[in-house]
Amino acid sequence: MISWPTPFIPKIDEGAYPNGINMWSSEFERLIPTGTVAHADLYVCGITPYDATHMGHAATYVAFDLLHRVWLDAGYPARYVQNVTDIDDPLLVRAAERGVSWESIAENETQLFREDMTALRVIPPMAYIGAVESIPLVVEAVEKLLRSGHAYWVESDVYFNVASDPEFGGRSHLSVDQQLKIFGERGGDPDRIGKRAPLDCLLWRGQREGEPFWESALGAGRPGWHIECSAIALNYLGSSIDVQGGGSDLLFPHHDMGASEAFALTGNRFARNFVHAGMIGLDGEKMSKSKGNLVFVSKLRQAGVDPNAIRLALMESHYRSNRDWSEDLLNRATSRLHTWREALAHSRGTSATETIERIRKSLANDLDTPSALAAVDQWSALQNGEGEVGGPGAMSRALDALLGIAI
Ligand code: 5CA
Ligand code: ZN
Repeated sequence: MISWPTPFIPKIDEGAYPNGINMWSSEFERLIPTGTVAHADLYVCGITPYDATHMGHAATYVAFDLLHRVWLDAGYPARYVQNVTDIDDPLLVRAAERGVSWESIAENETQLFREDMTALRVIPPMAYIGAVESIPLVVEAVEKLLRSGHAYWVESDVYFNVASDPEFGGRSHLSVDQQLKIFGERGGDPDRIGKRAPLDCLLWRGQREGEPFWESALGAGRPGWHIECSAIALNYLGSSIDVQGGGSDLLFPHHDMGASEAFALTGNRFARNFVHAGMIGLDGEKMSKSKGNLVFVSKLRQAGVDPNAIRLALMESHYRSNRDWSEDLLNRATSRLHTWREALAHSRGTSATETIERIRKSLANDLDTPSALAAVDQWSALQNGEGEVGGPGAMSRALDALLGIAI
């Protein structure tokens, strides 16, 4: 699939990340490869394109964009891959409701997502891969799991034996009862007759009456969800990546099961780190397509909201916290943007070097955007048109390169 255009990333002349791992917080230092590395690999779970892009999606992709920017700024060659779940049950349900094809919904919503990501200055992945186009990879992976005894048939479907991975379940710290409950709520089928264990998950769904299918060595059918991301990540990034990311709703079952499938395929631990963004809600409820309480990036853009303000609003609190989107939040971000813009409009100003260092330090500390924004607020409050030439210019380049805010 085509992704979206890469935003211009200005070069920052001032300072650099101090080399050496000790500047990173304990939470975050594990995300930064030590020593000289060929690449730093990031896989972030992409959208299921039946309704894009709501503020929850946007917050999650902005959070990982910050990590991407930190890696680039620190000089790590980042390799970023993202999927699009362009065939799954929710698309079929939405298509039936609207009386249109699932293909047209997937195509239109994916295009809207690309436009929203471009407006939000999210750096695109080097590979943006759809579930449909990755069917050959999934079939190959499922065949391998069947051959090695990690998968089995139930009628025309294939299931993964989660017990193949001794670490299964260990990543999410949930009791088996909780796992079963969440699995049932998030696309799983714990009660399916014929499975060896209730938590075993679907790898390949044989053709059903009225559902789309693809012919393959496994017979006609379509891929299961978790194997989609494992197969794509393994193919484009290799058997061991630095970070698998997504919203915290993906910790279980998606990331746990996907990691177990990848382990069964390669014998390697799949991701060194799982990083999860908090959930964005509206009026105290998680924002989700199924609840229908969505605020869309595209609607705000249409209403004339500056995408920089949306991005700034999403960075006001820490990415891991569950938080609410609100009109007030957007108003605060809009006025902050206005204040920063006025400070940057001066040709003379206070040196930006120390502030840039504070932004870098804050981001290095598990993407602490509240502190990074506070540092810019303080710098901006000092500007009165006096001082050196170059300070405002340096600050504007740093805001763009590090925070993705282009003023
Ligand atoms: N296609 C799968 C992942 S393989 C999926 O979960 N799609 S999604 O459209 O439901 O979500 C896309 C991304 O946005 C995921 O990383 C998900 O964790 C994240 N996300 C969804 N809802 C929210 C929310 N309310 N707040 C924060 N992130 C969210
Ligand atoms: Zn995924």
